[in-house]
Formats: sequence, structure tokens, C-alpha cells
Amino acid sequence: MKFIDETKIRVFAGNGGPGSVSFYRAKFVRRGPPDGGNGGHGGDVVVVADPQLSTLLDLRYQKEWKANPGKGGGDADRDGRRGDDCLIKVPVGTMIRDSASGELLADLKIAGERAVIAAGGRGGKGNAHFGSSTNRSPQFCQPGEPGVERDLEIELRLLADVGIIGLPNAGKSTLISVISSVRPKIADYPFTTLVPNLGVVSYGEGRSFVAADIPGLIEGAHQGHGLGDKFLRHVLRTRVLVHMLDASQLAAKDPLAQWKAINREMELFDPELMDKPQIVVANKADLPEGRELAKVLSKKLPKAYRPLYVISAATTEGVQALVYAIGRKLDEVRRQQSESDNVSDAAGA
Ligand SMILES: Nc1nc2c(ncn2[C@@H]2O[C@H](COP(=O)(O)OP(=O)(O)OP(=O)(O)O)[C@@H](O)[C@H]2O)c(=O)[nH]1
Ligand SMILES: [Mg+2]
Repeated sequence: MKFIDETKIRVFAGNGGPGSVSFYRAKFVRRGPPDGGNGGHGGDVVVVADPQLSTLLDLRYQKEWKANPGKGGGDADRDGRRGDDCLIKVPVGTMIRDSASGELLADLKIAGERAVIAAGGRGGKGNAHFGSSTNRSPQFCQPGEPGVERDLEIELRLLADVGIIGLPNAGKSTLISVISSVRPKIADYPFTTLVPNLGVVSYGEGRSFVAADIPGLIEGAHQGHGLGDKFLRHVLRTRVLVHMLDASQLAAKDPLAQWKAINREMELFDPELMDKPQIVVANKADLPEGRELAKVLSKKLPKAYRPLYVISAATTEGVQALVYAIGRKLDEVRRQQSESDNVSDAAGA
């Protein structure tokens, strides 16, 4: 269930600041020794792996990243200030290559890991550096060196944060087609989807997650029936489940039956699947029987799984609210994960 997100950016490290030409001056000293300071180092362009991110969406919006130049040297041996670095946050798992040479510059595998991908230029030496017994008053200094400028190819193997599961024909592929740019096959027969489709879904300001539309599950899935347990293994690696039901097909007498059947399959495959946060969705609310049965279902659904999200993937009614609910749930899970990582770091230290 791999999907590659890729983009290109251009980075500019800061130029080094120039050195300075200056001579010590005081009362009764006409021309003292050279005291021109060195220029500051230009800022680096640095990438850092941020566990809060899961896609390269930010880099699609901003194509050019620049670090600041170093300041020039001053008199009285004052060195120029170092230019500020430019920090680019990327998801864990991002690989960065130089476009021209193809060289792998960084492969960030651990949260918090960083790498300098374009080094700032060195500051130039001031004339104080060049004073000697044979040259007591050097009239020159060095310019700063230019910072590295390069085009980069950024690549990320996406893992799905969100798995959309449910019976065949529930409308899972239709949902992913309206919330992301993937265009999977959609048809009114079961098992249209044979392998998961992954799509990047944006929500809120520059936030995004990766959702996967999982092939339909049926009774016996944990034993390999239907498309089998192949994909349940992948569902184990997602953080939030969206359990989709075709509301128009719910049994009026027992509207929970379909939902329970899928949960049972997941539990038999691995009980851990039932520990994942699960957002329950009743789709096809545009159909009159769908709307009616969704109401019945929402009353029967156990409290821990409420609210029920009633949507129509076909008309997109209720879809926006669902996307935000998924985003909020994911933020919550990520927060808990980074807190428990901190706790175990502290315990290990
Ligand atoms: N009326 C109505 N039909 C829908 C809605 N969403 C999906 N459908 C239809 O339901 C059928 C199945 O949709 P898919 O998105 O292919 O369902 P799926 O869950 O991906 O199915 P599998 O890939 O077979 O598991 C298609 O004919 C869709 O057009 C909806 O909100 N309203
Ligand atoms: Mg499908």
C-alpha cells in the first residue's frame, strides 16, 4: 500500500558577509594596526523530519526557500553576525536528491532528524587577518563566499493515516474520489476496488492526511475470503478508521448488523484493529431509504462510536464535516503518540 508523493523545490543558502577594512584609531594614534572584522557565515538550508506532517503539501505551495546572508564585518575587530538558517519541515521518511547530479543528500528516517542540504557561504576575512610584520596596513579584505544554490527533488513514500473500510459497494471509492485527487474506478458491483487507492486529503490551513480506500470486506475476510486478509494487514498500520456503511442497504430490523459483521472480521483478524479510533459513516443519504435508515442507525449506534456521520458521497453533502472530523481525530492521535514517545524517551534517558 505504497504511494509516492513527490515535488521539486529550489533552495538558496545565504552568502557569507564581506570582511571589513579598518584601522585602530585613538587620540595621538594616527594610524593604528588593522582591526577590520570578519564577515558572518551565511545561513544554511536545513531539513528537519517533523512527525506532525504526513505529506509534502507545504512544499507544493512554496517552491523557493532562502536562508539569510551573513552580515559584513565591522571595525574594532567586530565580526559580522551569522545569517539565520532556513528550516524546512518535512515528514519522517522524506528523501532529498540533488536534481542535477541525482545524489542523495538526505534520507530522514527518525523524528527530529536534520540535515544541511545547502551550506551557507563562509564570511570573508577582515583586514585584521592580513596584518603582518611585512604588511602593517593591509588595505584589503575578502568578500564573503556565495551560499550553495541548488534544485532538489523531494520524495516521500506515503503510508496511509486513514483507512476507509466497509462492505463492497458502500461508496468508499466514491468518497476518496471527492476528497482527494485520486480517481479510482467506481461501479455498482461488489469488489470494484482490487488494491487500495491512496490519496492526499487537505483540510484546514495547509494541513493534510493520507487516506486509503480499502477493497470491500466481507464475512470470512479474516480467513482469506473475498480479497482476503491481504489488506487488513495494511489497515493495521493506519491510525484512524473510517467505517462506511451503505445506509440504503441497512437491515431495518437490525440496522447494526452490517457494522457488527465487519467489526467481527477485523477483531478475528487482529483485536488491535478494534482499538483504533473508528469514525462511522452512513453513506447514500441522498436516497430516501438511506436517509431514513441512517436515522434509525444513529439511535442504535453505541455511544463510543457517535456521532454518526451521515453523508452522500455522490452529492458531497456532509463530506466537508466528515473530513474535518477525521482531521481532528488524527491530530488527537498524533498528539498522544508524540506525548508517549516523549515519555519513553525520558524513561530511556
Ligand atoms: N445514490 C448514491 N450512490 C452512491 C453514493 N456513493 C456511491 N454510490 C454508488 O455506489 C456504487 C458503489 O460505489 P463505489 O464507490 O464503487 O463503492 P466501493 O465501496 O468502493 O465498492 P468496492 O470497491 O466494490 O468495495 C456506485 O455505483 C456509486 O456510484 C451516494 O452517496 N449515493
Ligand atoms: Mg471501491
